[in-house]
Amino acid sequence: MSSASTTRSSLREIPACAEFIEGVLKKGRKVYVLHHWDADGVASAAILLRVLGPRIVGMSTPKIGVYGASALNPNEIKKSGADTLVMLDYGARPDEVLAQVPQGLRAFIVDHHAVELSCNAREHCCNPVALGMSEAEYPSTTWVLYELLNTPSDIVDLVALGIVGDLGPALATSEHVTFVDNVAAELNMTLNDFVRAAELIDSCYRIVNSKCIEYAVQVLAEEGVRGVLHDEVLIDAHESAARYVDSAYDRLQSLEEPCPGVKIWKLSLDSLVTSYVGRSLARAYPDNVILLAHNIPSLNVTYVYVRSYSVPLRRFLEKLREEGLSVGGKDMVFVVTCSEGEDCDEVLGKITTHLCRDLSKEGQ
Ligand SMILES: [Mn+2]
Repeated sequence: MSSASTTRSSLREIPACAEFIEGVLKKGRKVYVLHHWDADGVASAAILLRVLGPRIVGMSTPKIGVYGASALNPNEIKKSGADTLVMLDYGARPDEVLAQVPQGLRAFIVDHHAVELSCNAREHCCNPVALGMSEAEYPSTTWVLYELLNTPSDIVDLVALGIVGDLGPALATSEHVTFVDNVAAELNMTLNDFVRAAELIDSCYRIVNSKCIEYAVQVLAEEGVRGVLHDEVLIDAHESAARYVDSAYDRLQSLEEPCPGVKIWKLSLDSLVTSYVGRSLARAYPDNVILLAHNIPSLNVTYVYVRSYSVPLRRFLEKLREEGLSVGGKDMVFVVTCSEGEDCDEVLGKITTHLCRDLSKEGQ
């Protein structure tokens, strides 16, 4: 933690981050917050709510499960009367979402996903990872905000929650584990409490309920992580999500392994349990790269979720992007979106070909 102020000065070297500090955090702009629907996105939104208070004139998530232009609702942003739009942790392609921003609004993207940056996006993107800084240093968007805000002590519970939500079991080997442990200890809580709180919040998007997400932001901002643990609405959401997860396991279809070290499953189910099921498969097969092709009929989309707890995946992500696939992700996980009209089996084939080729090279 002692290096935070020096690191912050490196965030300051990113023009969009410097302008965000001066123009959004310090001055009286009216802000609309658009945030990712997962625990890190929700915690990031709650941080801004605590810090900016009534200067936030509107807040929502993009359409749950959709990464891109069609997930945004420019009219709603316009109606709010905001002069500034802040997008938190969304992970979609900056040039695509920036094209949807209503005219006259200053837009900032604060994120830590390894997204591609166009020249136009650079002046809007406060994203150290996309600009080549290490993902290990920026495990969550809450951590980016923490440094931008100059490490204030009254948001550390939210910062820790974002880290726990995004890293999952990878937290144990992260340099940020000490920070999280210290925060939990100060609050007289355990790491498991934070894991549970992230899980409760993530239940909202698993049951595709954006009202639940808005509600979670309020609970977090006002009552903190402890408030989430005791909240009846979120506990109910968690129980519904658990029923979806159960039916997902019933329907999982395991495919033949394309090569040693790569395992594939298919699933068709109308709920966003992709990452939940994908993570648990990766935990069950820690020495493998796991692929989960999850078709969501109501969204007309198939997500190919790829995760490994042993092999870094960033280079595959970049290769697949070069091949023209729609890929978003990070070091240990990425998702390829296969939209209506695309041949998803062909997409799956491209992914496994690359993975198997590289893994066999490594094994030699
Ligand atoms: Mn995140």
